Amino acid sequence: MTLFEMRAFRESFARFIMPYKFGIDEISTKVSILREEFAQLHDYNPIEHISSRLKSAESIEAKIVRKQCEPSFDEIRKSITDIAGVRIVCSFVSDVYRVYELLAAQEDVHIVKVKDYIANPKPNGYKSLHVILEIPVFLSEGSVLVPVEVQLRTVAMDFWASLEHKIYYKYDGDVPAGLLSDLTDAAATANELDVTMEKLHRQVRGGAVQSRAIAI
Ligand code: 0O2
Repeated sequence: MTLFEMRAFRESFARFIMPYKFGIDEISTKVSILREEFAQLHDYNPIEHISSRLKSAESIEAKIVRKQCEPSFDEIRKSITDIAGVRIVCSFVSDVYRVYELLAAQEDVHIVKVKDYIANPKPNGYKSLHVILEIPVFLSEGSVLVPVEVQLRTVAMDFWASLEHKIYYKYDGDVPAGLLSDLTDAAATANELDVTMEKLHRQVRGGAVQSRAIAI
């Protein structure tokens, strides 16, 4: 590739990726609004933290190769739906579904696909609610619908997934069998923690409602 071609490609890639960044901004704003409103109105915050990432050019390239799709921007737009990614980490499993429903109910949010790895965990124990949604982004030349992958999970699921991700990369995908089985056991422990915490949470919320009723 000549220097001129390299510069032209860089500029086209920057133009291609820009709406995805705005898609992330739109979803992050929606989640921040829900979070703040919840804290104000309900004296409760179901969202622990939010993070986001734009898929790198290298990572897009790897996915094109894996999915055997044409290396053109049009094809990438059609077949890669996780270029914009937002991760919402919630306190409890019930909050994961609650936040999902609140997002899905918004007029400008169009749900394209839901993969419920909480109800149906991956064989290694991975759990999360994956949602591909489309959000309009208003640019100077008109609006475009941008796909964003939103991953919703609990703190325990997030803890497990972060460590598993690090181990996977450390071993370049070839994780020793013993470690894999320990990781699956750890996922079961994380799940038990989620179940116990949810139970405690219900007890505490129930108690709070009861004592408010007595005070009234
Ligand atoms: P990154 O950097 O985290 O984004 P599809 O997109 O539907 O064609 P894909 O990509 O296999 O197919 O979708 P999947 O499995 O629903 O979701 C992929 C993403 O979910 C991964 O993104 C991870 O973020 C997360 N994920 C899925 N399975 C696992 C797992 O076993 N362990 C961990 N830690 N995370 C997982 P990327 O693209 O791998 O990377």
